[in-house]
Amino acid sequence: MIDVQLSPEVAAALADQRAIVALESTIFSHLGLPSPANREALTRCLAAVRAAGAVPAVTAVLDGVARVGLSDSEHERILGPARKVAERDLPLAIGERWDFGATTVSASLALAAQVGIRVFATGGIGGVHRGAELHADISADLGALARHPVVTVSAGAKSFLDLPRTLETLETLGVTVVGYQCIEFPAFTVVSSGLVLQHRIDDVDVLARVATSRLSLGGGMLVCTPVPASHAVDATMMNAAIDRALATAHQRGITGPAVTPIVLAEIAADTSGEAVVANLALAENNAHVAAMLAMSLVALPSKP
Ligand code: PSU
Ligand code: MN
Repeated sequence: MIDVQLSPEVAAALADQRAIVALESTIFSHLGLPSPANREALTRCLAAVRAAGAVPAVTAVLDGVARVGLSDSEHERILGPARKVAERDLPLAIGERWDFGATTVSASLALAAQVGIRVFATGGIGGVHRGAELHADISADLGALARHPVVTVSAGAKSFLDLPRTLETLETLGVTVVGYQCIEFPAFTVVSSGLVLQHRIDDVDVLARVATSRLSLGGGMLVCTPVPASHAVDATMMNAAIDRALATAHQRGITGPAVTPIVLAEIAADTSGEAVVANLALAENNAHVAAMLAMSLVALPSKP
């Protein structure tokens, strides 16, 4: 166990077994969204969790300390430049005392699992990058989803990834994947990828029962919910922007952890803000669904 500092509010909520939703910090930093949209995303996600009656718990590494739950002034600190912290980087961010390490999905799941938070919301998970059969770039998010007993709510995986291979890999790793009120794997800012999921659940209480079984088995689960249709980006427009962004990243020789932030920034700039508007809407919606699930989980009888 590493030392994790909980905010007083999150510590109290854990002790009282109240509903909590963990949130990652990469999406709110300069690595995830351009300013000032990142601030709006954070405000809307925090509000969505609270509106459903749950407690938000943003994860980060601040001054070399792993944190779950931040104060208002600490929320300000995560809106700026950051060093990306995936699960494998947590020991470095702590041991080298990084000022601000922005936690990705994998690092957030590790921290949430350690402190006993069962629900986590993000925008879109990382996955198998296009061309991974050659360069082997597969996000650590997938392995973390499989290993940690936490439910992740996302709008599928980021659409510039190889979505069929991402779904296949989730299956290989044994991650339970469910569409919440949808049967197709969402494509982040686009409503659907056209890939049909094996399982659809429409009722949040059923989702909570399934999640309880999943977490009892020891692994994680991905709950997919699409971007609200009124804010979705047209698939043709998005595919063109993705092709240009990937070509730009390739020409500039970008590899490894730098790929995702650069591609997200290129797409944001290339879609006259449409992708950013969609990103905010889906992040808020995911936080809302996650909070409803967290509320339902704490309402379940402890011995079903
Ligand atoms: N989805 C977003 N914005 C983001 C990310 C995902 O809408 O910034 C981040 C998450 O933190 C995710 C990470 O865990 O990108 C994946 O990076 P990589 O592909 O390098 O594993
Ligand atoms: Mn990678």
